[in-house]
Amino acid sequence: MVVLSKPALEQFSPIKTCKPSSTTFFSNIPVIDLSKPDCKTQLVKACEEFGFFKVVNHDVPMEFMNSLESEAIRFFSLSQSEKDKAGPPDPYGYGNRRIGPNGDVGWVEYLLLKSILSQNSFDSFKEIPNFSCSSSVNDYVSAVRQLACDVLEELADGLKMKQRNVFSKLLKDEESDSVFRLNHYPPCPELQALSGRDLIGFGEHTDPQIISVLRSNNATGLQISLKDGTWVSVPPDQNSFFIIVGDSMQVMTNGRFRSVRHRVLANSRKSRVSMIYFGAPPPRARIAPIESLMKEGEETLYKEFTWSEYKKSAYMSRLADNRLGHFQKQ
Ligand code: GA4
Repeated sequence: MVVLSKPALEQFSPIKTCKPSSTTFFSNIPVIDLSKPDCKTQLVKACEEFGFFKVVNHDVPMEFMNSLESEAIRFFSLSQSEKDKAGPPDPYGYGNRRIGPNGDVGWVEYLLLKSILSQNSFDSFKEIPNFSCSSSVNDYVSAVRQLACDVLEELADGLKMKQRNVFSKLLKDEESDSVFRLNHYPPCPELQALSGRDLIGFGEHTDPQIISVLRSNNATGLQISLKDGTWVSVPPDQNSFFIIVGDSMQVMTNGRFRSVRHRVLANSRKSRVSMIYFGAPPPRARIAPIESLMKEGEETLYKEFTWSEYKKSAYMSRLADNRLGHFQKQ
């Protein structure tokens, strides 16, 4: 996807577009300062209202972000044939335009990596040809996993749960099924020719996992859907992280936290590079509404399932599907 000629866009069939959405930036996005003692209350509020927020004053060293970004740019600048040696994703590896196994496409290329947490807390990844799974990935993923766990522990506190580690222990488990993704959205100069429509980089979806931690370079594109269904653009911030509540968290909180629909639109001028850690439970973990979080007489909205059952069902779905629908009661 290095040369972006008009034929390249024409070959991209079907070209997925959407009605031009409002370019108004989401100005009231919750920005949570993790160093403030009252952050737990704000975190809970943000998860209820948006299922999405930005965190600042995190402990992830800037050099981890920068060196992984450079490594990603180096990989995505290789020739198409070199990159293809790292694919197709099964589901891990290099993918170009095709997302998942069921016909979804987007103006994106990516690397999907499986995170393996071994006894000494050092991560390693499935070998990917041409992608040096060097210390930059390991350092970065270890640091963002820690960030995800810190946020989850503050959330457990904010929800007044007896054990702070109810959620974080799932990510820290040696068998945690967490995934890591590097996305590259090449600029699409032909965008103007799309008769005023927007080109879909990564189509709308919710994340199946517990929590996702996203960081991108300073390029626009990410949008989230508000409760009323309006799409709003998230101003990029390369020094901060965006946290996305996933389906499993929505279930564990019996719908109190919102698994947010989000998508990425292609940009006509600037290349967007994002890195996302998807914090997941171990395959055998049971995902169900947590009783202590429910009010007296409150009914459970979801049937319980194991993470491996949910993942299997997710991989049979299309990106935009309401995957929790199958697990909703009635
Ligand atoms: C969305 C969140 C993560 O990127 C991902 C995606 C996965 C994939 O790209 O292989 C899925 C998608 C995601 C949800 C439904 C299925 C699976 C593509 C798809 C159509 C890695 C994940 O875990 O679920």
